[in-house]
Amino acid sequence: MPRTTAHRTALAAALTAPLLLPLWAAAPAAAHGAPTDPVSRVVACSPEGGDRAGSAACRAAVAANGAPFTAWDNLRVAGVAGRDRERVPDGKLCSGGLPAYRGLDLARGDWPATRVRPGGALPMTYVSTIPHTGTFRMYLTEPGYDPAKPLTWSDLPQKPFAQVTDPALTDGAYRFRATLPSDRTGRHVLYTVWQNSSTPDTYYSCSDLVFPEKEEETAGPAAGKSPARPSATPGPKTANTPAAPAPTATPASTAPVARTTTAAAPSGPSAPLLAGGAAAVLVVTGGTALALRLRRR
Ligand SMILES: [Cu+2]
Repeated sequence: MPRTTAHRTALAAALTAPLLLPLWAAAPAAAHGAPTDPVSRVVACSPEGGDRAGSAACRAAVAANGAPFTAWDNLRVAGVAGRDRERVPDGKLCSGGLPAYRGLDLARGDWPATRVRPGGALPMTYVSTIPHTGTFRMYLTEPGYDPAKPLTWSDLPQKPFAQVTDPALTDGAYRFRATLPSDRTGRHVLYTVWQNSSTPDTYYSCSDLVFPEKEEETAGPAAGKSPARPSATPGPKTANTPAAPAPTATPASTAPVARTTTAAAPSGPSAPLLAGGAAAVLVVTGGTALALRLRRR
């Protein structure tokens, strides 16, 4: 890959959010791409990931990795040609099966995450410092997904819920929108596969998402049996606003429209509840912190 300052310029232009500004300060010379919103594990835990890099999950990931995620935009595998499920082993989806990124495969429920709404619009920002053509396929873990277990292909539907080919590259990032499935609650993983057509490479990334718990949606004055939850209600409500400002949205006339399919399976009964109160507190805290950050944009 050419080592030109154009890469840094493109990345700098792409990262308009103050939260991500430190990224371009240390952009690798040979760079390719990764999702910055919803933030991918590799970006959040990179040396340029800001305060998210200091989270317990990221510190554990770097420790397990044995090295920092400096090359956050280089998580790619050559020659896959669509055979993702053959080439990327179960339990190693987030690293793409690459030892240099193995820390991203840790099974834990506290990765830096992005608050989303079921059935809502998901604006995607995928920073690319060297443009490639190709198709983005977005998968979301099935209802009942347990973040305490290693992510396997069986956690993901066979078909992506959204797929976009050659979206416009605007200010150094591919920006497009997808519509999230409407039957998820709690913590999930967005698995984005970017299969290049102009190179032999396929890029893999995990972005952690948090949907409201079912109880939060239905909790009302009549729900007298949930004294432990009242503080959870205002958090998600405010945290749901990031979709509204849509800071990364391209004009509707030029934005590629994600082709979406809705998963047919009903939502899992108890997965979000397994984690219990402690996890709920973590989720709410994370969502609130994220909302605060987003308001500063
Ligand atoms: Cu590249």
